[in-house]
Amino acid sequence: MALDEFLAELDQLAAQADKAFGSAGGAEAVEAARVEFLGAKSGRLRAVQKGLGKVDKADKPAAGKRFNEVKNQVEAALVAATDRLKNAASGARTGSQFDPTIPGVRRRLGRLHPITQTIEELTDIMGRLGFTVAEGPEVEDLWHNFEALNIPLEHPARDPLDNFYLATGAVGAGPDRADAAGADRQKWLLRSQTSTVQIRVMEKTKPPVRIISLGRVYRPDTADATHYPMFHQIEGLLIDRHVTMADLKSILHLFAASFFQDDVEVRFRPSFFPFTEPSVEVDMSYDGGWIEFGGAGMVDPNVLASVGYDPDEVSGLAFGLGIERICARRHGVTDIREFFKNDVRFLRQFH
Ligand code: FA5
Repeated sequence: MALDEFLAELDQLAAQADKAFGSAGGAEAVEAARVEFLGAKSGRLRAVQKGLGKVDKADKPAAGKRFNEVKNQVEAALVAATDRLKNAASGARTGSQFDPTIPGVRRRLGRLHPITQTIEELTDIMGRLGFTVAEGPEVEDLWHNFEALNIPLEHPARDPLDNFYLATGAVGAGPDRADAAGADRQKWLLRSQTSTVQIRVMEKTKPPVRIISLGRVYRPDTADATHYPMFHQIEGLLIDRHVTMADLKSILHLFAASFFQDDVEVRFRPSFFPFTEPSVEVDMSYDGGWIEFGGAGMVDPNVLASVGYDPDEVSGLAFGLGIERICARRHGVTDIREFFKNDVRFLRQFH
């Protein structure tokens, strides 16, 4: 047999086998094609193989090589057809490749820190009571943090152990008070209270004044469940004619009732702040007990005079509350240090 004739027969067989396996629509058709082309006894490849013996001796290597290629090709077509049917069957079981019952990938959204949320809520509540927001710097001079607030040079509140002075000069009063006071005004510290903003606002504004200021303050306190060296305060200041303690109490009462969504009681305990007279500690009833939230009082006439107001014309009320404690109470957080750990497992709970 001539080589050309043998190869032509092989090519024809390869093409027909491809077609038969490629178009087989079920297991039976695949099996039929397998028997037709690859059957051990009477398969067509077997028949062609028998023809190999009749090819001229010199052409046998080429004929044998091509025979093996075609045989591999037909076997591969069988495997492909079997796989195709198997995949189609599993697709049919699930209906399609897309399974709508598999839970989706939930994207985690960030959210505001609980202290920021509290600040926004307090701003909103006080806004409804007619208070606008004022801001002041966190790095303060001694005039605004102490002197204008009626905290004189020798007052213990100025102690370097109780304040974060910046390393811009020596701290403390010298033997000559006048000189020391002059030099003192040059110094800077991280503000220890938001009451500084009262002064900054009054210096720039004529009465009436109705502001709040919310922000960070700094004190070298040892961190514990209710203290942190950096914390936030909300300061309120109202200056007008005939402002009284009754206004102070009703504003704080409305404020507390709105924030805690409950008829919270407000209690005043006598206290002392150099910049208010009389001064009180503000407690709020909560969960069957009383919690101290901050200080308050009627603005001291000395403070009004220090910013050029006439204490005979106007009076004022002021308060300063700790935001971490307010936020902790509301959410049942027993240790304010949690707010600063930035552990997302904790922070994720506040929406
Ligand atoms: C003051 O800071 C006054 N400026 C408040 C004031 C304003 C009085 C206006 C009169 C008129 P006091 O030092 O008590 O007051 O602090 C107020 C509140 O801040 C405290 O009641 C407490 O809630 C909070 N606070 C104080 N120290 C810390 C701290 N280390 N960590 C967290 N919160 C604190």
